[in-house]
Amino acid sequence: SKKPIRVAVTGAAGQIGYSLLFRIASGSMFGPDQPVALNLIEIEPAMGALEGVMMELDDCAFPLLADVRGSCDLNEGFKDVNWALLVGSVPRKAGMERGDLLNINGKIFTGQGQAIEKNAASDVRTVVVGNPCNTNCLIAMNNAKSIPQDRWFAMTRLDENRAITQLASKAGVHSTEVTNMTIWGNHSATQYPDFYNAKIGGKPAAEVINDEGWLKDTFIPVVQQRGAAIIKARGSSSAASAANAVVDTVRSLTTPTAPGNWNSVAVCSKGEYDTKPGLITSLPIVSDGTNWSVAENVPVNEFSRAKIDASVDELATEHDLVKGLL
Ligand code: NAX
Repeated sequence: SKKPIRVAVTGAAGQIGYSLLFRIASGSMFGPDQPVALNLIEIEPAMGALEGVMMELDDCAFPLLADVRGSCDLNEGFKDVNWALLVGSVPRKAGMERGDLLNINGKIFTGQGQAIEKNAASDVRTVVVGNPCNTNCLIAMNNAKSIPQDRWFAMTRLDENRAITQLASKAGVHSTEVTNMTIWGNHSATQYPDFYNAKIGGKPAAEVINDEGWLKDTFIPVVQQRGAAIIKARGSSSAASAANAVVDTVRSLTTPTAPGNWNSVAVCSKGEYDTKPGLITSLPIVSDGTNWSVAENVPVNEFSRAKIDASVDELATEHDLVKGLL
């Protein structure tokens, strides 16, 4: 029988955790033949709630779930993990500046980066979901310098999935018809969902939809502000769809990408597409099932250039606000 893949999830008793753990344990993330083990990490005050979530995991009797451990100690929590999914973070409260939030969360991610470096399995890969996810990932990566930079990711897949569905519904087709959807830059309101390179049924999305006004003035802001729209409708932020996007992110990195297609993941830029090297930037990513690379020769027109630059500038500003933690 196969050795279980051990996965750490921080913020495991939170909203996203409550969807994500059950998807991992059921086999959605690593497939129906791959056993998994879970290391659930929470802060001390949430350990009671985490106990309840662990009881529910028990009550599913998942065939693929080999082991579950809960901890509020980072060394214990990241012990031997092959994947670290960093979901927990402190939400922005009224009156908090972006810099305050970056620094409060920054301190969490320095400690987590160090604990991952010290305790995780030698093949560990990390996906940061907790916001501001790009910069939190930058901090963790820079506090674990012996782990190669190509094993650090931040999540923009929820934005990609949102963008795909918006284009599909405008074109009156199923979401599976939409491919090559890049989210460029930061997971924030400056992100750029690139409709010029997206395809619908294999044809350029902008040709199929043939309404540049709608694409520029409706599609982009709808995708950028979808998180706020969910909060307004539901009373709390996206959780099940966010968990689904975590599953999709890991699955896309660990299975071969369909020929010609790509997916959006924030990775450590090496300057591809004139982005700033060293920043965790969302780019079009292709995987062969083991290694990933940035999709090549994606055309960037003048409109896209300005949008990508604005989002990368924001990442550079965030970098400057936390550089003492790197
Ligand atoms: P919740 O507030 O429901 O849960 C967060 C959990 O994290 C809590 O249980 C809390 O106790 C725990 N936590 C806080 N600090 C911790 C620490 N230092 N170590 C371990 N656990 C800690 O938030 P939830 O709705 O689950 O969202 C989690 C994060 O995902 C937030 O930062 C949120 O902004 C971010 N999101 C990111 C998305 C993305 O696309 N990248 C989309 C969804 C979501 O908004």
